[in-house]
Amino acid sequence: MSGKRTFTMIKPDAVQNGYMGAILNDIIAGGFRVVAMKYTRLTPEKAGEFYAVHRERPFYGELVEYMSSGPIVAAVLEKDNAVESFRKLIGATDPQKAEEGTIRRKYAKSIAANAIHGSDSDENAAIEAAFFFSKLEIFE
Ligand code: IDP
Ligand code: MG
Repeated sequence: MSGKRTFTMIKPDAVQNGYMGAILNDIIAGGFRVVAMKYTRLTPEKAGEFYAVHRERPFYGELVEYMSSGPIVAAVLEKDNAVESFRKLIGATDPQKAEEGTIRRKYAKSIAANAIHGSDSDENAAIEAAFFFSKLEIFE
């Protein structure tokens, strides 16, 4: 059965380019409820840990450097079928391949700096939420 929570980060390029408010607006208009949120940054060590599954990919170094380059917004979101529904809202990894109207299509310029993260499974959503938030920081 699909779960009701997912994890997101508004990435450094989107914060830097002034899209934080517009993206949060799209998320809320998309029917998601924010149950935890934090304006923070990733150290290179933490970014490397977060993206450890991509360690062998050629873009790993670039990804870690980019994700630790500036502030981000980390959040836990709630909606029925949250993971799949949110991946639909953000669009494909490459913004040029993302559907019209999706967050990546609207606010991202490149496949590396693609504006937003969305968990790819219920299991990873829980792991990623716990990476940033204690249980007390996530509301019912
Ligand atoms: P996803 O974020 O859509 O799930 P993943 O394949 O999990 O995509 O990749 C994680 C992140 O790594 C992407 O969001 C993007 O920032 C970066 N990335 C993915 N593919 C490339 C690439 O080919 N070049 C540079 N960066 C990439
Ligand atoms: Mg992914």
